[in-house]
Amino acid sequence: MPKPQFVPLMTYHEHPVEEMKQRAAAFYNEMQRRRTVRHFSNRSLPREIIEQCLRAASTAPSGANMQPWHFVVVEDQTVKRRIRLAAEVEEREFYRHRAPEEWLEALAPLGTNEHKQFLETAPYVIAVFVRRHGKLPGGYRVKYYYPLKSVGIATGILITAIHHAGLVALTYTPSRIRFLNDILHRPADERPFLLLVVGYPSKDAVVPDVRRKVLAEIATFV
Ligand code: IYR
Repeated sequence: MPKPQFVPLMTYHEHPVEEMKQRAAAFYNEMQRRRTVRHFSNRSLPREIIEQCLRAASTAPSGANMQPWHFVVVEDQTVKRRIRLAAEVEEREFYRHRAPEEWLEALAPLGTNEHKQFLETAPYVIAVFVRRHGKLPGGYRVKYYYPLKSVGIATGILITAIHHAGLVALTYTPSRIRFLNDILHRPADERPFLLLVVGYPSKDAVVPDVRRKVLAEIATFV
């Protein structure tokens, strides 16, 4: 059994309360500008920006610090096309047959459909995978704990980092997602979580006119 090893907490900086208020408000202001965007420009951007955003995502807390995520960054046009075609097969089935009327009604305000052009237009498509097992330094196989929660948190940080960098993203969950393992050559015990489509918005990008719940609707103080 490995012994716990501790080092002093060197990275924490306390801010005066007034400054904290200002920082919290400024961060909210920055975040409330974020919109999920479906219309992308094909403008390229340096890979380094994506790498830094992924480093930010990798700071997420995770069950037993197992860091059960894997990110496949797709830049290759042929691979993007393969993903688009496979996704559209699933979405056609979803929109035409599989989706219950109620689900289609919930999606109506977003104007989504079976066409996923953005998968080819945007310069980056990041496939997020959840790993179920890993190897310890000794080489033996271990189970990962709370993998979905961990990867969900890391994805949230990734979305935040992308927005903070000045780009837009679409959180895209194909109706069935298993095809990503084949196209991206990921092992069977790794589960696709979602796709993040990343780039600049197109000049004529529009977003649905939807509102966010206010604090009183989403939080209770007891
Ligand atoms: N995966 C489909 C349907 C869809 C489902 C939800 I929940 C959304 O928030 C948006 C779309 C699609 O992406 O078109």
